[in-house]
Amino acid sequence: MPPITLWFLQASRCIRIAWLLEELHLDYDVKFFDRENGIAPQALKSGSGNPLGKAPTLQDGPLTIYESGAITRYLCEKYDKQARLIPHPAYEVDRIKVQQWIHASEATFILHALAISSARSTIPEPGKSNGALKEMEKKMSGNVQNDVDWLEAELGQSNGKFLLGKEVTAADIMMHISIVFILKRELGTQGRTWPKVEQWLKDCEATDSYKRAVQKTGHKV
Ligand SMILES: N[C@@H](CCC(=O)N[C@@H](CS)C(=O)NCC(=O)O)C(=O)O
Repeated sequence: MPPITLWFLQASRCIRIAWLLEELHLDYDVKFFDRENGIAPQALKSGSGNPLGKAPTLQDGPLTIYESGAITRYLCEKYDKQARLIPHPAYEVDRIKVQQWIHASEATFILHALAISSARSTIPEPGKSNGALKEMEKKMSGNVQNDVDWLEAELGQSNGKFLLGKEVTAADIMMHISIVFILKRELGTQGRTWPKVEQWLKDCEATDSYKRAVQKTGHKV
C-alpha cells in the first residue's frame, strides 16, 4: 500500500492535491466520497481525522495534514527535490509570488466568492424574488472582480501559459479551482469575462498531470 492517502470529496478543492501528487509522480491511494445533499458524508467527516470534517485531508505515514495550502507546502518541501513547484529560496521573487497565490487562492479569491455563494443559499424569500439578493450581489461583486482583474493582469505579464511562466507551479495548482468556482457559478462576475483567465484554465486542464488526476479521482464540477 502506498504511504500516501488522499481523502477526496467530489467537486471540491481536493483536485488541487491530486493534481499536485500527479505533478510529483507520487504513488497514492484515493478515498473517494460523493457529496450528500451538497456536503461531505459522515464517513469522510469522521474517518479522515480532520477535526473540521473537511477535505482535502492527506495522510502520509503517521502524519495527517489538512488545509490544501498547508498540504501543498508539505508535499513540495518533502518531495519536490528540484523545487519546480515552489521555487528555491535563492529565487526569492518567484518563490514569494507562488506563496502569494497559494494564500490568495483561499484567503482572497474563495473568501470573496464564498460570501456571495452563502448569501444565495441563506437569504430567505422574498429577498430572492424582490431583487434584494441581486442588489446585494452587485454590491459584493467589487472584490471578486478586482481579484480576477489582478489574475488577468498577472497572466498578461507572464512569459508563458502559466502564472510563473512556461511551467506549472503550485500557484496554478492552488488557483485553478478557485477560479473554476467563481466563473462556473458566476459569483460576482456580473456578466464580465476575462479572456486570459479563461485560456489559462484551458491550459491548466490540458496538462497531462491534471488529466491523470481527473482520471484517477473521477473529479468533476
Ligand atoms: N481552507 C480549506 C477548506 C476546506 C473545505 O472547506 N473543503 C470543502 C470542500 S471544497 C469541504 O470539505 N466541504 C464539505 C463540507 O463542509 O461538508 C482548504 O483549503 O483545504
